[in-house]
Amino acid sequence: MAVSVNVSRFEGVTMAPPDPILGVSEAFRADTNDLKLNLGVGAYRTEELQPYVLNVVKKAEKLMLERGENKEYLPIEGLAAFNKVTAELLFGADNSVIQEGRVATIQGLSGTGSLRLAAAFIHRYFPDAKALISSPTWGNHKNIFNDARVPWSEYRYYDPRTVGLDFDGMVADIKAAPDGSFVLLHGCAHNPTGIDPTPEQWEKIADVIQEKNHIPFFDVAYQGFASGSLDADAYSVRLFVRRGFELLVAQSYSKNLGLYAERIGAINVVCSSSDAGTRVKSQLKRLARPMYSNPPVHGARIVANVVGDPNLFNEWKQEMELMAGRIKNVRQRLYENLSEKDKSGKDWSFVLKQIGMFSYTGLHKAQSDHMTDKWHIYMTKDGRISLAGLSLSKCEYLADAIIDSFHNVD
Ligand code: KET
Repeated sequence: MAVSVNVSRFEGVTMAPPDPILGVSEAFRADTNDLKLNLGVGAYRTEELQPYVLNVVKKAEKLMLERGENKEYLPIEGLAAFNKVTAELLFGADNSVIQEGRVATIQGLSGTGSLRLAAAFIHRYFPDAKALISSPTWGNHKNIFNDARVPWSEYRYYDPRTVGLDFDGMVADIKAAPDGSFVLLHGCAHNPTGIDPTPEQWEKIADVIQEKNHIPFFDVAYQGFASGSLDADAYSVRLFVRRGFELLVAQSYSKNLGLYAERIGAINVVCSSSDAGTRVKSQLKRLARPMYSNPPVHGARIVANVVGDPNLFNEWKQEMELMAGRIKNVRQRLYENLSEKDKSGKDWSFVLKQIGMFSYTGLHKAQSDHMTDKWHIYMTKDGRISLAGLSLSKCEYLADAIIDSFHNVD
């Protein structure tokens, strides 16, 4: 019997808005102009603006193929060899939290899936707790907490007057939040501003989080990618661990190993005892099972092979330095082009002070629209540009576009 389709039950579904970041890539693909430049999504490109598969990834994949590994389901918590190396990479293998077995680590669906799982954990075990996120932050943080039904509010972070950190505002807002809130912090290379606290500021942030009994929740999406050093970029997380906090850390290998589409990352929960760690891990597994059952194996094997093999590990560090170095070079060139070409006397040095793959230009929505409409430069509407999608040869064109948009659009 045919089902009547006269009245669709889905008629009432409204159109969702395009995603503020991934929607930019869709618009870029539809543009036929040769000058077009995609500085929207944070994805590394070569100087020729092509996607880049790391040599160490190719080598690890070759090894995996030779070994003829199977495609059986992973356990709910993911690949054991991956979970071991990912926690060691983050905290340092000799860290007491690792030695004492106090970290509950489970493989997640990259950074996003790991954050989402942690948010589900917060909702289940801390139903009255609130999350605190920086203003601004990576746009998906709000979606993640909304969908997990974790209430959130913002703490001040960016000061447009100094184009720097609003440290006093940040501390005041963290202080004013209800005790026991989960404070989301970007481990390094804050997205979208590229502004990180100094070591002294991190200490003070830790002081107020401690005073308020808050729980730090780090999002580490750029370890090794910000400075080129895996250890330097783990500074903030390790500082909080040293100070004895219980905390959460979501990790991603999208950027530092270029494994965007493999969806490989982890959620780590540092507990005060190994017993608590075991129980937390069991609950994370319980949350993961009905969501996606168990994670994919390919990316996990790549990470386990690269981090677990001293030769590949060293080669990875060199490739990471190369990627981070290329971004620093275009950052420098862009700054020079802006300073030389803009005759207004505006100080563009903030471009150099920012860290990571982005530059937060200070362009507002209408100016960002102008960048796209007139110049075919695709970027997010908050004024963020991904320097990882820029080449040295396009810096001058970009500088012209920014100067035009900044001075000629109100
Ligand atoms: N945290 C931060 C801070 C972040 O910038 C991203 C990705 C992620 C987590 C998640 O990445 P994943 O691939 O799920 O591990 N940011 C870039 C891509 C995106 O928006 O999905 C971006 O900001 O362009």
